[in-house]
Amino acid sequence: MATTTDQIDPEARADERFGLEPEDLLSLYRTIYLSRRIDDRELLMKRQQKIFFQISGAGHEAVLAAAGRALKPGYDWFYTYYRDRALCLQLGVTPYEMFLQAVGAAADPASAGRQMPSHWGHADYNIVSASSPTGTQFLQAVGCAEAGVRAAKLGLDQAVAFEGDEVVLVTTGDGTTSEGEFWESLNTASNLKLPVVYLVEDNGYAISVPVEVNTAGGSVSKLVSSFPDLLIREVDGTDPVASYGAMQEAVAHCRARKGPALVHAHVIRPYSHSMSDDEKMYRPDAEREAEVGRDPLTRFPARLTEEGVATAEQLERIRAEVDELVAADAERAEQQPQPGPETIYVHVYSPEVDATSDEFATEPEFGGDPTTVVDLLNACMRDEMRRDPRIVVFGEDVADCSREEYLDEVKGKGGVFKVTAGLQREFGSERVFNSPLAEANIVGRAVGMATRGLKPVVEIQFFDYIWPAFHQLRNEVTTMRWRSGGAYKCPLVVRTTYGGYLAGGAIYHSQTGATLFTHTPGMHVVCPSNAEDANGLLRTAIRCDDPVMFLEHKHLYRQTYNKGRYPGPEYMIPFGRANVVEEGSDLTIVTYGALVERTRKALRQLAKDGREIDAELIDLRTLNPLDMETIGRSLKKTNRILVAYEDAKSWGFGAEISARIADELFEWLDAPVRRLASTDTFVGYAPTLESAILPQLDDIAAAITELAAY
Ligand SMILES: Cc1ncc(C[n+]2csc(CCOP(=O)(O)OP(=O)(O)O)c2C)c(N)n1
Ligand SMILES: [Mg+2]
Repeated sequence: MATTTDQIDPEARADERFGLEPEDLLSLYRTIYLSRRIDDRELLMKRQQKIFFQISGAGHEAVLAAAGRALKPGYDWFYTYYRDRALCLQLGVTPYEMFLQAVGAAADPASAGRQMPSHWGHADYNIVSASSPTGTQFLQAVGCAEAGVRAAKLGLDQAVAFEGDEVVLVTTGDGTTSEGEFWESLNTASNLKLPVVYLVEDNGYAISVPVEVNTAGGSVSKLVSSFPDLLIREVDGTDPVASYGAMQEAVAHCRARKGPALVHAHVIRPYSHSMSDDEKMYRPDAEREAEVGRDPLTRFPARLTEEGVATAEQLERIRAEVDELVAADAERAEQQPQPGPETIYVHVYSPEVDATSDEFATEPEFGGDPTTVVDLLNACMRDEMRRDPRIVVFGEDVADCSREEYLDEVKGKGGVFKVTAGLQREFGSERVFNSPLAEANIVGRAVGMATRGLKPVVEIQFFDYIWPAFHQLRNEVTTMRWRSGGAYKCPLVVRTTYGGYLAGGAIYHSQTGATLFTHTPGMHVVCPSNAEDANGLLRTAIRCDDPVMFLEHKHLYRQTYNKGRYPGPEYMIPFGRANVVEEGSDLTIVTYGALVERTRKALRQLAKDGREIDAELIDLRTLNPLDMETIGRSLKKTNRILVAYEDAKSWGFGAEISARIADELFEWLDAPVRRLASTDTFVGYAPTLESAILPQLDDIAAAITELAAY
């Protein structure tokens, strides 16, 4: 059960120093003072328009400096948020490096001038690049801790730089604990007894919203008290010594692998939420003044002199040295150039591994009889898992049987569509396992694992239910490399099933929507139409160094027309290379997924009816990158083009291709670019609705006829 204590009484522990020697206390004071002085300097620089934003860590310094002392930079791992200046200073980040981010310098080690100030990140100390969304850090921290634990069990210590008793610190404000991902992460950290220390920096407000509005009962540490094996400590976070005591206990609990820990630290917020917030608008003077006496900037040095740890002169010397350092570092940073505009595309994708290159063009070595998309996807996963021990597979129902003791008695599940069948049996439960029923949990943990060097190939059971994970995909997965200036990356594969034509799929088992991902830079989007392509493209997805959204059409899983022979364990298809399925000279049809076969059938139908059209049929195979070269070559021959796709028509893939053609190939057109797609509705359950909504054979045939006759 959860290990709880009553609130630590600062009075009772006033004499305890938890092993901190006088020089340690002075070092803590220096960090606290330095942190505040950097904030003050940045505020000045903002007024002088030398920086463009400021976020202060004022009032949070004591517990953060203490946390930094209780942990080991470059050994433990850190998932921070914007108030954590004192933590980062304590871990080794210099004031100069902080100012580099504030001025937007190319040399900023956290983000190469790409993120706002106080968005921490430093590869030397394992401070993983932090983003702006509140709460996305929790599941990543869980994945990071899990990567170490799993890798150790698999003998992959080196692949993830596992340190044996390492722990992961994740920090948060009080308001941010209302995000669902906080609870999802605690559920898994507790369930797997992961070494994650949560530090809640509770300043009583989330911008203007007080804690009792965010948190039932007003105390998050009380709310979480029933999570198994979670050690909870509540502490005055403005007292660095008491904070150190609480942090030390939390860290020891995690190092001993007893489970996660949560330190609930009560801090203050003397500088309002941010420069654009004035807390006088919603907090009365009396409440604000009550906090002043708790400010570690005045209270801690007073205590140091009172307790005879230091003289007033000693403290003054520390302040003078810090003031000088802050001024010198700020001035030096102001001289540093911002990144050149020519760098904007650097680190959107891997600069080292090019998934479109010939390195990924390997010849198949066929064996066996033709088999289905499902079988060849499964074969690819097996091959790759044999080749690369860093690959882990998880998601909902992907394991054969979570209760291992039943494995001998049962056939096994292996995915609701059986794509992962037998993988747990062959590779074990450390590498193939079920997640909780929580999509953000799957992707967020995968990000943490990928950051550490594992290669997650995760499954989202249905595209229709990917949305809880969209936040992680859009704001985290795709931005990690770019926003950290290449210091961090999270190459992973998300496999998901999509599409209609199954009859009865209705609204929530028929969705497409690939453009929501093609519209997100930093992610490849793959959409195979047949078994052989599925195998070769999945292998490229796994071996490339970028995030990949791998879309598997449910209707195509077990057809006979798209079967293929096993192409061998090295078969890869580069991204961005469309397949010309049929050559022709009258018009071009660009399509992908389930409409490849439907278009072929429509052409056969037309020929049978005596209306033969010599069409060139292009299967894009990958939507991002897009093979405009093949489209252009074809259009120059046919001068007419139809884009056929299953997604709703408006704002979709056809719009992008049409626009690109208008821009780049207008002179070659003898007819308007035509789009054939689903209606701008959802997919209905009744077959009459479904067939009216999704593009049917006759619709395709009619569009082809009309375009050819234009
Ligand atoms: C997902 C998301 N929603 C809203 C915001 C805007 N926002 C930034 S900070 C913040 C309040 C955070 O409060 P808390 O977690 O208590 O941290 P504090 O700033 O008080 O330290 C809000 C609403 C955001 N960055 N991300
Ligand atoms: Mg707060």
